[in-house]
Amino acid sequence: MTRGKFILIEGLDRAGKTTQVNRLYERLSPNSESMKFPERSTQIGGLINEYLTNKSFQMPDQTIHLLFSSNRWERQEYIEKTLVTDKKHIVMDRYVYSGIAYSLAKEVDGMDFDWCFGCDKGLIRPDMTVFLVNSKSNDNREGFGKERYEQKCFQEKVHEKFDITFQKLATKDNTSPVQIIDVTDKSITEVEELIWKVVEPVVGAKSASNQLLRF
Ligand code: FDM
Repeated sequence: MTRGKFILIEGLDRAGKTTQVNRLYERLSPNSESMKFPERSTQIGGLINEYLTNKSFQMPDQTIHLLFSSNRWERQEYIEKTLVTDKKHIVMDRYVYSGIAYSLAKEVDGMDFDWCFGCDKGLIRPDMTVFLVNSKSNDNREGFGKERYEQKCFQEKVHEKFDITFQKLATKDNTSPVQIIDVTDKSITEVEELIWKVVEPVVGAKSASNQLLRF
């Protein structure tokens, strides 16, 4: 087998991403790893965690954006090793698209798409991205509102910015497609099957080489 495939699951807060990442990871097991961003266990991740959980911990919007991106850069070697050397698939919970969409939603002067994307240019690109959309309010789920960004009106803005980000980062040859899956009123198993339908052909396809895609 050539390299493993990089599958990314994106979505708004509490769209059921983490559950689905676990389901997909188990389905691909033992030939898979699951990862998430922010990766809070590193030193940079610790700062990000502090920022997200402690609303009085202040940091410029530019700084936290760059920290989220640095957090992805510090895990690139590991991602490459997992895909290319270990030939395992990666199922990822959040990545570049979250990085750009959440920062754009803050609508800070000068932090436009090009600025936000600049620091992520060159990162390993997923082979497929699945975006989970729930058209019903997700603000009544347990724990919602505990962390920064977990407010209904901000989440609506983030959704809008995700759409813009997907359009801007689409590849002409569709080498790294984004599949939008509506999870509204669907059970965990139903969503799992919908995800598998789009992911199975990607993980089943042989790569012509070990070459990775890049943003
Ligand atoms: N988030 C996540 C960002 O703002 N930028 C990023 O680059 C990433 C990866 O962090 F509100 C936001 C999205 C979310 C918060 O994510 C924590 P989890 O998935 O709830 O841990």
